[in-house]
Amino acid sequence: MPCISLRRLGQLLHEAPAILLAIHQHPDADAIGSALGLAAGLRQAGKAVTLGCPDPVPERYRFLPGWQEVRQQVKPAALALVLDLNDPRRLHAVEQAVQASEQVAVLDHHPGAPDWPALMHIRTTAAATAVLVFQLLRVMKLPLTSEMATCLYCGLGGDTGFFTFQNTGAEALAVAARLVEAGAEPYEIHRLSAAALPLSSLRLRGRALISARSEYDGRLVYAMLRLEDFRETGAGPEETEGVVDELKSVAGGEVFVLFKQAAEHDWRISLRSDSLDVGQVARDLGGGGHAVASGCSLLGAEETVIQTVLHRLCALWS
Ligand SMILES: [Mn+2]
Repeated sequence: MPCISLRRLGQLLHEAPAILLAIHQHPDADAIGSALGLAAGLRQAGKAVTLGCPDPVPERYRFLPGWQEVRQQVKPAALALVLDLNDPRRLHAVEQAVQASEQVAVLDHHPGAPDWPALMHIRTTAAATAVLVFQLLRVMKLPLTSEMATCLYCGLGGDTGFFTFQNTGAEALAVAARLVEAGAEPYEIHRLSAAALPLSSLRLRGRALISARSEYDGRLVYAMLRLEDFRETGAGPEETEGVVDELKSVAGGEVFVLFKQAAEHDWRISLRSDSLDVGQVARDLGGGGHAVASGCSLLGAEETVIQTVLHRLCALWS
């Protein structure tokens, strides 16, 4: 796994006549913003750039300049640059075009890269790949337009929870300031990419929040979304994204759980905690995930499912 400097990566991009930028499945703001921001910069420099992603751009990022350029079918190029991931398996439908390109490079901030013969620039202390793209554009002396700044700000905002997550530091804020100077509009970008929801989602959230209750002296907070909540609000099961995180605003809470009913006796459970390992609890119940965010599915009647999960979580404090 050869490592390269940003300067070397800049040279490779300057030398390549045609470049394929590739991002991961289920693309997030950072993947899309980084790719669109860099693509615009490279095109200014006269490069032929194609953008590949196994999935289409989610609706909420379709205000970013150039989003229509993202393709699910792409061809190999002189240089393929993989952004915001370092495991080629997550490229799915675009992996073949990347691997068949004459040179393959990676620009990323995730740890644990598997061994594959790509030229890698990975810095795990970067809050977002968008920060690395910002620095790469500087090294390459490519001027930042307001369109590029908008894309990169959206990426940086996405990965830092708009400057509220633990990865928010002086570097992220300094880059954000430069992006705003170049024309990024913080209020609009946050509103369009993260805050705007369909009315049905808002009403579903309301149902979840009103159902919230606590156990163990307020340290465990849980909420329910039953079949009738989906039916009566008109929201689909995919509209529960972020609902469990809303529970985290309860003061004194340490573990947060959302029970979502998928069918009469079929429940999806989302778990969150900043201080206790809810990943292990999810695995014990046949699910998976990280220590801070995990999930599982259970079959059974509502009361039984709730008691099963609460009983497991209770052990976290013993
Ligand atoms: Mn990222």
